[in-house]
Amino acid sequence: MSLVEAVLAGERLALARVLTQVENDTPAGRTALNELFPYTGQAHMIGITGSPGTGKSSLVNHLAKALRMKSDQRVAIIAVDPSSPFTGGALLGDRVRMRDLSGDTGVFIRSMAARGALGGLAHSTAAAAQVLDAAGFHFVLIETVGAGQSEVDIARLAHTTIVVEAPGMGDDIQAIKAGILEIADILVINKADRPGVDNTERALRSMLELANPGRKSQGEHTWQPQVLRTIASQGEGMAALVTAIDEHAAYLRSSGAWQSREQERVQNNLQNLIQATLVARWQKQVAPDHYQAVLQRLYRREISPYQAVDLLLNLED
Ligand SMILES: Nc1nc2c(ncn2[C@@H]2O[C@H](COP(=O)(O)OP(=O)(O)OP(=O)(O)O)[C@@H](O)[C@H]2O)c(=O)[nH]1
Ligand SMILES: [Mg+2]
Repeated sequence: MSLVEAVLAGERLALARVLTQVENDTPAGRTALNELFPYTGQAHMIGITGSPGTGKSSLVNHLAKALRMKSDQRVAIIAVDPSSPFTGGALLGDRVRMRDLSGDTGVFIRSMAARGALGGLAHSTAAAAQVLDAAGFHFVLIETVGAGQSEVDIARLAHTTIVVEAPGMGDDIQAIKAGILEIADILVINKADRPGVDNTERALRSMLELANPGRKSQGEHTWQPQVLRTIASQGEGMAALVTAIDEHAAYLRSSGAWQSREQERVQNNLQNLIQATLVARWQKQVAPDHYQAVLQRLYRREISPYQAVDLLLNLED
């Protein structure tokens, strides 16, 4: 049996191996992705994002359990650590927190660290998600720390984006995060056992209103982001969250948004690959001396950036 066949047959060791190949963007990894691609497009990708420490991992842990309990569907978890290439404390912590799931063969957990591979972290996360999709996991949960561009990239990857907030942050901090709210399909206020949860919910609801003006009046095929409270450390609120996820999936399918998001994702992936491939090809072709010479002329304002691009891409001088 080939490695890819073993992945399709649900062998965990083969899956782990292929994920490593794919993450490292090796030729074997690319071949595996090519062979697995026809089997993708089945999974419900769910992004979970939010500020550090809001309880995303705890939530993912209990959400996976709730999804497993509700149906017999298999669940994969990708925990993305954007800050460090080392498997340090945060990842260890995640493993400990997620250990309740480790006895369940219907659950597969993978930690990913930021890498300098072609297309960066978003690319390798997308590739890993594809492998898990092909391997037959019905739900792929992707946890990322909200740190700017990464949550937007995850939203592009996911069918459903869950933004996790917690009480006790200043309103000014939340105002900065209005951008995050725009990508939220489901907004979870975790740590609902903490004081200030009513204020947080009020603030978030009014910000949602600001972030999505007029969403209410767009007719039946409009998704109104749901706001839910959870206590993830105790697994409270998971039933409602599972229901919201089901409802969002049903909305995506009935509105045609499932397909359009899918196509957007495939196209986006293609665009990223083209960009990365062209840049890599160009870097191979350009002589370092020539590049440095153009750069020096640019520093001296002898040429403009546009002229520098012309010189570098046409390889003129
Ligand atoms: N009081 C309370 N604490 C919680 C709740 N959920 C999580 N915690 C605690 O909050 C801390 C952070 O939880 P994590 O699940 O690691 O949060 P995270 O968002 O994944 O953290 P990073 O991945 O480091 O950004 C842990 O000590 C949890 O036990 C909750 O609902 N209530
Ligand atoms: Mg975490």
